[in-house]
Amino acid sequence: MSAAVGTSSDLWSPVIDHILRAQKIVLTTHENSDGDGLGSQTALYHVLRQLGKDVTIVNATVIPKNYRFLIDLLDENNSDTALIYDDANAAHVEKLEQADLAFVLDTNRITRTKTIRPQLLRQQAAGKTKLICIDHHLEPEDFADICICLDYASATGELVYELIKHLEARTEKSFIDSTTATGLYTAIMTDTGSFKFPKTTAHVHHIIAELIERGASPTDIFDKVFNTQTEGSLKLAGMSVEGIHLAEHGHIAYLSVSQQMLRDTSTGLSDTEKLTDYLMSMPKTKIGMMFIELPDGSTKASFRSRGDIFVNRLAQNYGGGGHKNAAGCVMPLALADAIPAALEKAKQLLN
Ligand SMILES: [Mn+2]
Repeated sequence: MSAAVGTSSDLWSPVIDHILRAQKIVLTTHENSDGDGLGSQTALYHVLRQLGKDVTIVNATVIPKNYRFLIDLLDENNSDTALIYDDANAAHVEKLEQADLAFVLDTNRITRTKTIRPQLLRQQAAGKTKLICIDHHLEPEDFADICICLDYASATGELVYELIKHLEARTEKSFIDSTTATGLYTAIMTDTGSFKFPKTTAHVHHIIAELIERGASPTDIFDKVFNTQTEGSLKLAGMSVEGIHLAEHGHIAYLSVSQQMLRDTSTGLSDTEKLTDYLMSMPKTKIGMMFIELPDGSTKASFRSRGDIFVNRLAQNYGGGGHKNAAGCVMPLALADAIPAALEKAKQLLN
């Protein structure tokens, strides 16, 4: 086995048993899917297809434009490769009904699969579909038949890499070609903030070296994922940065995005993803908070931190969660009420 493998075969062998037994496999991830969820799905889809499985990606929400290239790698002239689940669509319901096995990737909370959840849980209860969760967030919920949730991992993609390496050993086949490598590279690149977040270990770089050797292109992937600004998204960044507020001597920095700002710049939720980087680019910032007004009047909050400040605890106040240094939630409050409420909790966390 390659020097880059960091987990034992005991960990993965029950998962591999399920894979080898299954005929029809569904791969899902959390709503508002990101590079880690979609990259992990792409890699696992491609590997499972090579094993002759019938595989379908089923997500709760639309695939963001900048990650569409991943699904295009899988294009087998089959529009059913990736479904955006509609529980009123009989073909979608049937896809889930037929699945022997479903992977829930990059979330350990089944509620984050939204409308997919009730059907998956019904089938699991009826003994028709086994659920396997692979994730790296804190505090996993107990819903899966097998849950491999390791919070030291930089990305779910890192764990999917480990699964694939053990699958290679077990089947004596080679699965990491340029498509698998591109999926895994995208997953790890995005979740490590382009290899700079605290979980970016030497082990991660060993994996990345192998993925580049197998055909992942760092330049192409970065371009496709991140160099996607429009005039509107740059103007939105300008307006957001203009409105940055500091508290607690600059240890807390926050910004907000209103529906009006999104309308004025012809932008959407996906254009806000990198705005927290501006907050954390100030060395004094210990907690960064971004607040986005949602169309229904509630507020999406994203939290970032440095060092041992557990911002997942901030998110937990409102039913969210995440990692120690990056977490989020939807607050059932208008922007004007959400900001002071979160600020108060952030001050408590800091002191
Ligand atoms: Mn992730």
